[in-house]
Parts: sequence; C-alpha cells; structure tokens
Amino acid sequence: MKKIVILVSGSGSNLQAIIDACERQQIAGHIVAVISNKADAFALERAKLAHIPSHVISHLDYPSREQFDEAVAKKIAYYQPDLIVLAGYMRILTADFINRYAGKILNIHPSLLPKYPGLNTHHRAIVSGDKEHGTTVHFVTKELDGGPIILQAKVPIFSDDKEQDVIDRVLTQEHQIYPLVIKWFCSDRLIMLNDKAYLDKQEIAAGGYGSDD
Ligand code: NHR
Ligand code: GAR
Repeated sequence: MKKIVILVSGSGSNLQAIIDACERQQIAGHIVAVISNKADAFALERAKLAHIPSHVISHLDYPSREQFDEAVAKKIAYYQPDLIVLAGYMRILTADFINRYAGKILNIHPSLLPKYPGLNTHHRAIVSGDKEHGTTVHFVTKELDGGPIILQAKVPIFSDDKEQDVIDRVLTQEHQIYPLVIKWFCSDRLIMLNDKAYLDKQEIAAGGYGSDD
C-alpha cells in the first residue's frame, strides 16, 4: 500500500473523490495526511470525517516562499509518503521542494494544458469563445503547469453557460480521472523518467493517455 499525502487549499471535492476511491479499495494506497495552507478550507472537514490526520500550515506565517515550503516539506517528511497529490492546492512550489520529491508529485489543473496554465482558467476559456474546456492530470515539475501530461478529460462549453456551469462540469470529470491516475501510480504502472510520463512502460503521448499526439 502506497502512502499518500494530499495538499489542499479549498473545498476538497477532489480530495473526497480520492478518499472514496481508497475506501472502496480501488486504489492500492491510503491517505496518511492532508495539509492545507488555509485554516478555513472545507477539505479539512472532509479529512476529519474520514479520520485522516490534517495540518494547517499558513503561508502567511512565513517570511518567504522558501521557508514556507521548508515547513511543508518537513511535515510531509514525517509521513514518508510515496506520493504527494495536489488537489486544489493554490501555492506555487519552490524548486527545492520539487527536486526533493521529483517524480512523486501529481497535480490536477482545470484546463486542457498547454492551454491556460495558471489561474482563472474557466473564465479565460469562456471569454476566448472556446467551445470546449477540460482538465489535466500531470506530474509536477519546476515548470508551472508544464510537467508531463498523464490524462485529460474534455467538457463542452455552451453559449448560455455561466462560469459556475463550466466549473461544475470540469469538477465532475476531475472526480473521475484523478482517482484513476492515482490508482495507476499506486499500482506501479505510472512513472515519470527524465520529465516524461510512462504507463505500463510505454511513453504517454504529449496530450495525455489516449490522445492522438
Ligand atoms: N508548483 C510547481 N513548481 N509546478 C507546478 O506545476 C505547480 C506548482 C504548484 C501548484 C497547481 C497550479 C494549478 O493547477 C500547482 C502546480 C497556484 C498558482 C498560483 O499562481 C498557479 C498554478 C497552480 C497553483 N498561486 C499563487 C502563488 O503566489 C497564489 C494564488 C492564490 O492563493 O489564490 O503561489 O493551477
Ligand atoms: C479543481 O477544479 C482543481 O482543478 C483546481 O481547483 C479546483 C479544486 O476543487 N485547481 C487549481 O485551480 C489549482 N490552482 P476542490 O478543492 O473541490 O478539489
């Protein structure tokens, strides 16, 4: 069983999907800790209900990004995890942190990367007139939202959509694909080598598993 630490900042619906998949034994792993940089994140309630140890480390209590990440890394090290999962985590990680856990950090980003790295992705897709949007699970590297893509899911954008409609549609897909990718990692089917992702020893295409490119 792989040990998983999950970093969160918000509502934690992706955390919940992973908790549920672990409880149903769909993932050969267990969540050993949840760490939030926000004291009021609803994700902390979800961790509590699932009897998972949780910790708040506020970035506001540290003079620099380096010192904040050092505190987070120290807390994580106590748990000796095999995998670190960013689930709606809103702090950019330092190079030191990434190097320490190279190949062991996954993120889910709410866009069809390489489109719309960074923040406010749904809004940007809508105002650009995009007809589709989506979400991407990728390994985290030093390049923000630029690590190798593992899996994407697309959703339509309809002309009368409000931003929340698109957010909800994307979240529904995230709750399907994130547990699946974590399951691959925990069964040693998914690895990162030299900044490339491999599933069952086959290099994953640039647009993620099952894509044409
Ligand atoms: N860190 C590295 N080094 N590489 C990545 O690919 C990362 C990462 C940390 C987080 C998630 C990412 C996303 O999926 C992620 C990927 C936060 C920001 C950001 O600008 C950008 C991208 C992501 C997460 N954060 C601001 C900051 O100063 C704070 C914004 C806020 O608190 O609302 O860190 O979108
Ligand atoms: C998710 O849509 C995730 O892709 C996105 O925030 C949401 C978190 O929802 N992540 C980012 O924007 C990272 N910068 P959740 O807290 O309910 O899982």
